[in-house]
Amino acid sequence: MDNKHPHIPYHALSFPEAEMLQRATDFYEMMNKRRTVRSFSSKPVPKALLEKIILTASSAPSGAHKQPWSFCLITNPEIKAKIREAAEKEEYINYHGRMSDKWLEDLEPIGTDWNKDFLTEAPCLIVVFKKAYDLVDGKKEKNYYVNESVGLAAGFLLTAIHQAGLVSVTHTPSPMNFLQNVLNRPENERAFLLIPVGYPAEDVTVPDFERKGLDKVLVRYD
Ligand code: IYR
Repeated sequence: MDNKHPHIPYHALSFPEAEMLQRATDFYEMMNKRRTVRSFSSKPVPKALLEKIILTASSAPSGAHKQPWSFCLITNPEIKAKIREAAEKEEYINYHGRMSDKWLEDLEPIGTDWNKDFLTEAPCLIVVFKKAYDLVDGKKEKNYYVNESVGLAAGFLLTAIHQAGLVSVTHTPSPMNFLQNVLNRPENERAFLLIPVGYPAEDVTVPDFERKGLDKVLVRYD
């Protein structure tokens, strides 16, 4: 490779092979405990914890290392109320005609409706924005694989939230453009996901779901 930018040695994590399987198993068991939670305690979450979680999300790979994302961290109750009002307005329309009967039927086991208490109950909301392009001194600069990059960062974010002992719900009010206005984001940013984060409400329950086994998701080519 002809490197115009300086390169530095990289030392990947390295473990004895027996330890690798144990680590992978422990990590799987930890991750498999993650559930989407839609009911939150009002207990506040330390800001430093949320900042570290967002820093982890921002360590995700991205097209040409452009990191085409920003994370809005909302703890202000008035802004949360505004977001809830606007999201519920859209969701009401979704649940009363914009979503197909089949879609509503598929959501029945989860038990969602247009009411989004969690948007004001959760102590904080993280809105992930994708940067369709960068604005550098008012000039447009291209970003690449923006959806893939921001999807990866969102995965890192949910992992970091769970690993720290917090819970979240991946909320996708649709359409979401109201978030750009409420949060006063620049024209190059588009809302990607809205993620309430906090501690679970006492006695919270989740749907009794099972995850697909390896036999359903793994296709081998030995
Ligand atoms: N955005 C709506 C509907 C919804 C859609 C899917 I796909 C879900 O997995 C869950 C909900 C809502 O948040 O209620």
